[in-house]
Amino acid sequence: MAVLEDLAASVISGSAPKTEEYTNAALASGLAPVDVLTKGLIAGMNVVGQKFKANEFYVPEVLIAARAMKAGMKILRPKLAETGIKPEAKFVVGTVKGDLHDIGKNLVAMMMEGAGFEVIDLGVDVTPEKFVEAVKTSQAEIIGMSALLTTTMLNMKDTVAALNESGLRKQVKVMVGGAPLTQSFSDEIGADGYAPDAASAVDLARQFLQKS
Ligand code: B1M
Repeated sequence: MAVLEDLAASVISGSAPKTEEYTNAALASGLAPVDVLTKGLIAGMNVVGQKFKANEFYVPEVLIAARAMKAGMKILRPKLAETGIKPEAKFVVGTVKGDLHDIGKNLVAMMMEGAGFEVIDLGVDVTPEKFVEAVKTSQAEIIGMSALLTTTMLNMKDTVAALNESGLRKQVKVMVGGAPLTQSFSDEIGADGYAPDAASAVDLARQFLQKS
């Protein structure tokens, strides 16, 4: 439907007012909220993710697109709750203890939300205990840790150890990311996977769900 294409295009171009307008128009035309979400907002955000991966879009474009997406989500969220649509899965995310960098983590959170995940964002400087507590209370399927400093990335290992000690490790997939990280570091600390960027984080989360 043309209105869904217009909606996706408004997310790609990052126009929050247009996204609001087309979200309302799509709902008024009788489309189901879940179709407006998946075929409009998420379809647009998927294109943004692909463009970001291909270096056609950079951080500012992604942030503007994410803001537009959020404007549409704000209208859709209560409608989706009414129809009882379940989110894809729960994703607990935070920047590790001692680290205050949150731009990349926020991008990951926004992309995950855009992909249909329920995101529980713990913010920055998150201790292993806080991660464990959040997994326990939310029963999240996936936990994501971000670190931008070579010193703080070591704290990811402590969170994996704390998950092991709490007995929760088997029920949650652990994803790590951030500029100084590598796949081999992820393997070394016993995480389930490393994502180099926000779009890859969504791909990896979907892979986790297929395997489990
Ligand atoms: Co800081 N800083 N900083 N800094 N800072 C870096 C990281 C640094 C590389 C700069 C440098 O020296 N060249 C350096 C780290 C050196 C190192 O450890 N190797 C550094 C330093 C040293 C510091 C301080 C120690 C400086 C000081 O005070 N002496 C200090 C530490 C504070 C602390 O955290 N305790 C500090 C402070 C700050 C600011 C507060 C000023 C600010 C942060 C503001 C904020 O985040 N709200 C800041 C910034 C902005 C940077 C740089 C310039 C930019 C980081 C950024 O946002 N990049 C950075 C240099 C650089 O990278 N060019 C630098 C954009 C962002 C989109 O990318 O975060 O990599 P990124 O996220 C990507 C991927 O990595 C991935 O997806 C994102 C999108 O594609 N990703 C994930 C990230 N998390 C993921 C999680 C996932 C999956 C993917 O799964 C869960």
